[in-house]
Amino acid sequence: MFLDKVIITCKAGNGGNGCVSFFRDKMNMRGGPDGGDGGKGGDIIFKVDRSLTNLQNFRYTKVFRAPNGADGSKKKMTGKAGKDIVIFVPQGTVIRNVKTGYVLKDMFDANEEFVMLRGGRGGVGNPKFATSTRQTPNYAEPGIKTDEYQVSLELKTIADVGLVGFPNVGKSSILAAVSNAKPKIANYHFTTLAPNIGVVHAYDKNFVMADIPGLIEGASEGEGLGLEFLRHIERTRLLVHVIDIAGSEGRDPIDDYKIINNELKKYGAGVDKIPQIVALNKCDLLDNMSSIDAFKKKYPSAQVVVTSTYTREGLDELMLMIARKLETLPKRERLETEEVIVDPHKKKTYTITKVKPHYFDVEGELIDQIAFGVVLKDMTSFAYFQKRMKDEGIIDALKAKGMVDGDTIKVTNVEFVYME
Ligand SMILES: Nc1nc2c(ncn2[C@@H]2O[C@H](COP(=O)(O)OP(=O)(O)OP(=O)(O)O)[C@@H](O)[C@H]2O)c(=O)[nH]1
Ligand SMILES: [Mg+2]
Repeated sequence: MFLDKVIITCKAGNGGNGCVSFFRDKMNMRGGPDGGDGGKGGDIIFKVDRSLTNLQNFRYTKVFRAPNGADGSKKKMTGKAGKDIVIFVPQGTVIRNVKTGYVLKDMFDANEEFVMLRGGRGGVGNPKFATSTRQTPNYAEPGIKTDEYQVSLELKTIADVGLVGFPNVGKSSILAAVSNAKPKIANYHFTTLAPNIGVVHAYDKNFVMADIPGLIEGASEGEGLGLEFLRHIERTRLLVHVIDIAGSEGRDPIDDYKIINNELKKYGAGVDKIPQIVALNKCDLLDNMSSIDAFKKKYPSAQVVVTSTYTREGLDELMLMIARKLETLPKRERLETEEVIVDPHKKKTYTITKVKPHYFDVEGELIDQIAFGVVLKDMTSFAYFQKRMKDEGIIDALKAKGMVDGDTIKVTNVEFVYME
């Protein structure tokens, strides 16, 4: 089964923790601080691989967690960085945040690369906290923790021209006749089960052509293969509407045209507004011009070309029409990025609750991070903790809420009395 929409889980690696350690040897029972820094966590990176045409690689692999950075260790040894994970996707893959539905990135260009999640920075080890007055800092910084995200990948093929029409009318035959693609061609319905893409060189121009499975009446209600595959022509600039003008399966070409256009309209997403060239195919099966004339009379404004993939009649003319028409049509634009996932290094938050007079509760990621590894009963460690709270503006925020000297502050299950 062709796969063009999946949901995957991604997480960048956490930063490794900084280390608290002191140099020791026979002479020094407690030497200077020598704890190493934590390593950086791995990133989650998306990259376009042009050889991919579907999201098949994600059928069984749906979870991507980059390794964490290792903790620092003694002798100032920095922890090993976590390896980045590179996720390869086909060109035209749209990445969305499942929670919000917003576009994170449209992998639009052939060499697009996107760092979606950054690995957490490693925390610094205790030597960085040493000063002339504080020579034995017994705390270090924790590595930055990262969040996990669910993202959807949806392939919306990028091609200039799309072939649409009933099954068996010769869409794949046209693609095979004019491009480098080698689609399967056979005399039964739904030979094409997944989009085919080919590059056409014609009249000094190159353009990309996409062939999708045939549509039938009621496709919008799920008949046949349904309208699912129309997502792969949403981004084309021009459609070639292929009609079996010989009515070789007993249908009327005049009805066929109307039915398919009606289905395009029902699908929405503007596909019925994409300009069309009509290829009246299988003309080699005709004895006379009557069906061609009838079609042209019924749809006088349609831009029509009579073709046969057997005799190659009209194929050059069709390519010339396409090349000329494309010149007048604007290029497709990438989808705008609607959301940027917050960098784990951006400021974390906290909240202050005044539980009762002279008693405040401080909670949140920021305070958890500051409190990590701090031994509150240790004086220097505690002083460092209070300084960080001050630096981050938490003390001022508490004062703004009415905190005065001697009030109690509760932080991660520890209470202490605030003193100026
Ligand atoms: N006589 C004649 N037969 C053609 C012509 N073009 C295609 N065919 C035949 O029509 C049949 C269907 O051709 P395909 O190219 O597979 O048709 P399709 O529109 O891609 O069909 P689906 O993939 O099922 O939607 C094959 O047997 C082709 O050989 C043509 O110009 N003349
Ligand atoms: Mg086909």
